[in-house]
Amino acid sequence: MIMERTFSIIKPDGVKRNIIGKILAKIEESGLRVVATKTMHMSRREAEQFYAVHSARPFFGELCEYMTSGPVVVSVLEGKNAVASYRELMGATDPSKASKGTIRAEFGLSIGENTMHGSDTLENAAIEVAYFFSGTELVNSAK
Ligand code: RTP
Ligand code: MG
Repeated sequence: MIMERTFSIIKPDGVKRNIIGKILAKIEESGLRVVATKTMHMSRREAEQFYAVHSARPFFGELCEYMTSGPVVVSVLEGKNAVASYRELMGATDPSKASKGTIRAEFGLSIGENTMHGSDTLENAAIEVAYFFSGTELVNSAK
């Protein structure tokens, strides 16, 4: 088991429905620790850059439109195997296919409006954390 950091977004549908606290509680209950968090409203450019890997996909325009449709909550989460364990807690991309007990199964609205983002690899986690947070915004977690 290795201590890792991963990057999370509560997407606009979650913020709109006022369930930030409920989602962060689930994250904490899973054993992960929030080491930085803030509300922000992504610009079109930020959304396009963040999801650049999907730029050739048919849903790219819709995805960027949605991610900029309202505020989001970006967070850095720390814990044992944080990248994989957070992906497991989020559940499948399509909420109707997500396992019971996962955040997307409970709160996700559709394959697009699926409430959460979580980094898919440790390498991407480091890139995504650095994209949204500066070093001074990250605290050392309690031991
Ligand atoms: P994410 O990157 O947001 O954590 O989600 P993910 O890994 O589970 O899914 P990914 O394949 O990376 O897709 C990124 C986001 O694009 C939207 N999407 N829409 N309409 C569609 O068919 C479709 N497919 C994906 C979702 O918001 C998905 O989370
Ligand atoms: Mg992804």
